[in-house]
Amino acid sequence: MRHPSTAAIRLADYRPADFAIDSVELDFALNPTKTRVSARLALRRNPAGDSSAPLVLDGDELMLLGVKLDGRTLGPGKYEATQDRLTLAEVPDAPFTLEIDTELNPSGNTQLSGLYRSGSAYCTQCEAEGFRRITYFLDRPDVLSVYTTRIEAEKSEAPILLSNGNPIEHGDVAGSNRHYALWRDPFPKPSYLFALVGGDLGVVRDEFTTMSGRVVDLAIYVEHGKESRAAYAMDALKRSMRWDEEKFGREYDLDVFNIVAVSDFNMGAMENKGLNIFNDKYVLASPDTATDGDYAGIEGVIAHEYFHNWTGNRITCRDWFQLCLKEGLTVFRDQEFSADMRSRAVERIGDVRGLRLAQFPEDAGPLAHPVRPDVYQEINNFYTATVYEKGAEIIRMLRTLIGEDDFRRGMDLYFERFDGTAATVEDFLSCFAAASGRDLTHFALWYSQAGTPVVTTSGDYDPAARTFALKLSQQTPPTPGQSDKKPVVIPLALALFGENGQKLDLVSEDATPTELARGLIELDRAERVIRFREIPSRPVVSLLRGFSAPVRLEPAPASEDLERLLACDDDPFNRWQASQSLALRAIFGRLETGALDARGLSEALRLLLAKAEDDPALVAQALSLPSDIDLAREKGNDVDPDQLFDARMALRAEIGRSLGSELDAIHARFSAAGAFTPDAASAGRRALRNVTLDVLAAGDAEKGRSLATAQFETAGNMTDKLAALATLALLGGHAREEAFARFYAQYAGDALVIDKWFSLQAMIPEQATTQRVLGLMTHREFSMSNPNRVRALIGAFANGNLTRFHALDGSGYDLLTAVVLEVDPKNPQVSARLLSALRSWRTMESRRRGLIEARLKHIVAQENLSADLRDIATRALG
Ligand code: 0A1
Ligand code: ZN
Repeated sequence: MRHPSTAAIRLADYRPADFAIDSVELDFALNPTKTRVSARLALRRNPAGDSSAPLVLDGDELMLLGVKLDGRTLGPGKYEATQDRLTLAEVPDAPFTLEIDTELNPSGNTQLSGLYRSGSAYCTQCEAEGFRRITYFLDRPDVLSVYTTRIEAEKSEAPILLSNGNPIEHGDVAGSNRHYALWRDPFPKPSYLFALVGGDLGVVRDEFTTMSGRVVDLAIYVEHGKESRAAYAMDALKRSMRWDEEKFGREYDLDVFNIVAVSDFNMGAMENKGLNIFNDKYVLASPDTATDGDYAGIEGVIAHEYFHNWTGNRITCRDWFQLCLKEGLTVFRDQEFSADMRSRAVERIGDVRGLRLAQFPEDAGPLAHPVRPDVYQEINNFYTATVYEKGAEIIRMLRTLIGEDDFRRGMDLYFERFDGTAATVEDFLSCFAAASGRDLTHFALWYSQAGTPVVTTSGDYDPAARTFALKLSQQTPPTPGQSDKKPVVIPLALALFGENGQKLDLVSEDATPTELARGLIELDRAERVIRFREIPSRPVVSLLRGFSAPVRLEPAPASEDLERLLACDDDPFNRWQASQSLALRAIFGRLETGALDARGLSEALRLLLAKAEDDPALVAQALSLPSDIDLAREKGNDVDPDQLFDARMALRAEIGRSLGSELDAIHARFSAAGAFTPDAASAGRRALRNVTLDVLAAGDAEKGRSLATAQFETAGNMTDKLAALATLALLGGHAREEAFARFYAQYAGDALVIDKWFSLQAMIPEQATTQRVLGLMTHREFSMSNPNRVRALIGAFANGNLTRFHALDGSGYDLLTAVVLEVDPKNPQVSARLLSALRSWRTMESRRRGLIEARLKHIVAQENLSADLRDIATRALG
């Protein structure tokens, strides 16, 4: 395992590589414990590098068998080799070839980085620094090479042999039971995009004809017997390919596109050129094993990895500080794709919910970092919500500010100028500056300044003058290493509504004609006052429409304004926001006064329910009240999860009681009819019915139990079945235990479904849950070596069960600490990510803070921690 490197890596220290590697020929002889890798590298000095520098190649836990330079074996005196470095002090000035032989043990690779085994298959994961676990290399994203890969394996063990690019040749190895395949990828790429798969896999095939008429062979490889579960992923892939042509003019460039689903994978999926490797969770779906959320996740991740072919692969990153260049942009693209495939409004609400759930807390705590960090210890810890989701919000703001047409022109220019290169954020922005004629220097601050800006608003209506003065100010709280914050450019989409709900014309001398015409105010300084004229009565302000910038708004509008917005706003996002703000007001009101006033919210929801047929998915979102995590984030300090939980439960119960008959009617009316289809409209109806069940049960436990039990028994799809089980899980008692037992009996052995069973149990907000989780850790379907299992049980407990995880006896923290320390030696990426569940620990009330601090110190005091875990624990302690 790699241990903490002492030196931090800084963006300011970037230097071009001293050598270029024009081509790479790899030869793999696959074997479970002794895989031989021969790498032949065509090297030359990089004119941009240091002309006298030695050749220093990266490695990680490598066993070197031999080195040849220009065909001649080098004696040990001619190089210096350690597990993590190969140094040649003297190399020719002219181009030369280096041949390096290494031996790997894929079966012993539990980190799931480099070449490893998932089940009986061989697969690779090279981002960010996994290639150096295969052979010594300049393992950095700005070294682009053309790869040719030969793979040899036993025919019975690995009938399927895949790598990047196009298949060139395959055949038997004479006189043996082995065979080989040869692949060539003509597009120069960095090592992190290399991939190889060997195994005995089932396959689903299809084809796609590109915009210029080329036929691309598509294949998705899965475990035998699961082929039918790959149909939706294949459909999503073809839709993604068409969408990228239509929306961005991007055509696919190889003869084949292969996807492989594996069950052991650290992340969601990986965009290796022409050979995407996926966590099977994001490929496999059937109506009775996958929920609507799973289907949406598959569609989004398939699209994301496919879109990387242009934003990530054809144009890659100069260095890992530029990670958002590919990730933020590609998340933006997959979000737009999903919005086009589904409901734009519901997609936006879901994306913002995700941002607030994961990114806002990150930005407000000790792990806060800029979207483009300027220093890191361990790059694996920077695949964060900030880089991905806030990175996507920056792209969206850019489009909002310069407009759709200039945005598209800027993207075209980006592909034109930087295809085939390793680019930077500056390169990217330069294209939009050129396309729009706008100076983006100030806008670029979004990339380097961490923290979520708070926009404070106040309005002053003058009936005599018929003016409304809107004061807007911004302030970004300090984050680690950045105490002084500057104002950023915040696009604030805005509308004013009059007494009767009519939208008012925006007339003012304090904003530009363009701002007024577009309803988009640019808050680019600390404070701005805009006096609107010709306002007949005190207006209601709809601000940050569509969530036009990743900021927090303070204060929330008054309750009566929220009720008006819920009724009249033509921005669906802000209608939803109004429902959430009303719920937050009710909950925090109860926390302050002890009394719950939910009348305004109930009445607003009653009106929405009456029109539920218009947009069931949107009504479902409004009925989904804020979670404990939402409440903890909004509270911001001195968080006591028990208090928040009580207030939230009280609100749910009250809404359930006061809207009982309406909810009942909806639950009956939206009952499933006909065969399951995963389309957004059908999913929206299921979402409404299931959130209705949840709220109904909160108001009337007996009724909820009988409805949920009936739904559990008769459900014809996993969405409805799991929703019923979730309701029963909250209600407790015999019905719950019976349902969990029956669910297990039905799905035993189906790991992805059993993960749902683990998660729901881990999230039961009852004292006995911690013991239950400890018990499930010994269940035969649980494994500490499989990231999906660990996330399903321990991740769900730590992130989705605030009252039990933060139990005052410290038992939740002890559980997490023990698991983190057990997993760390096997898989540092998973242990580090698990510990991030504590990223908001300083916002807890003091007793819990003390308990967590002691655990973090205990972790840091361990010897032999991985670099990944030490980095997170140390930064968390700050
Ligand atoms: N680039 C992938 C995500 C990914 C990142 C790192 C990995 O291993 C450390 C694996 C996958 C994506 O954005 O989909
Ligand atoms: Zn990505």
